[in-house]
Amino acid sequence: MKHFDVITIFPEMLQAVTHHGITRRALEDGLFGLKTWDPRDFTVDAYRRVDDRPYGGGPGMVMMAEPLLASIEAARQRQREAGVARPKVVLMSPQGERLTERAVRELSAEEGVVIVAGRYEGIDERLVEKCVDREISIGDYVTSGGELPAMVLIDCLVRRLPGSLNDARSACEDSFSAGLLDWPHYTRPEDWRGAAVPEVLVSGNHAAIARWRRKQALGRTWERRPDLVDEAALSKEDLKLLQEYRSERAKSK
Ligand code: 9WO
Repeated sequence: MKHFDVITIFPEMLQAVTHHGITRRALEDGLFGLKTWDPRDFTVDAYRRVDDRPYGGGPGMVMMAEPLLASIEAARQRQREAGVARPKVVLMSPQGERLTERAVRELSAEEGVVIVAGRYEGIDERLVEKCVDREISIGDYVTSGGELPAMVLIDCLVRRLPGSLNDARSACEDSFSAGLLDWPHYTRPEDWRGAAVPEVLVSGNHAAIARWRRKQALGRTWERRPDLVDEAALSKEDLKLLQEYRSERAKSK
């Protein structure tokens, strides 16, 4: 069982993960546990304040360190009681390192993760320095808070859990097509409004189909995300497939 604890002032948002799809099934099957902690429940003042004005002035509010620390401590304590030796604390943040499959794989090795999702203009930096192990960004854009990014991270981690509906494909991605874009997919009908399915896919020739798919994955990655293709690292067979794709492309133009 993998343990996720999320620190958030909007705990209901996390229901998007627990109520739907593969992640819901994995939760029902006991593959992971998810608990939310609301910093408001760890305030001591009558107004249950979790934010205050920024030192130095300027617009907006900053999340105070103390309610966040108390929430994180409670979450860590729960994880230790559940058998997690050293829970990792991850802050979702636009200033963090980019979330990649590599980072997902690394975090998959952890028994438990405490995820901090911030709101307002940001959180007190002293809290980050004191107890955050890793800052992670899901991309170079600003969301209204860390909850959606936290759900993206949880989804990535859950679909890799052994026994999740996706773990077979996930293992496949690691060994076979790591770092490549997917090939195109087709389903019935065979003729859809005059558009046909590539002939090889209805040929029944499984070796030819596997070869075509690999070629499409290589070719599309080269066209759309050249940054992901390190031609030097491709096998001889992959290089040949990519050459074929390119010359077919050149002819069709
Ligand atoms: C707002 C902003 C406005 C103009 C120029 C730069 C800016 N940066 C931010 C900003 O970082 N806002 C944060 C939004 C403040 C804290 C709550 N927010 C947030 C975003 N928490 N976590 C994310 C996030 C985004 C992407 N990946 C991981 C986390």
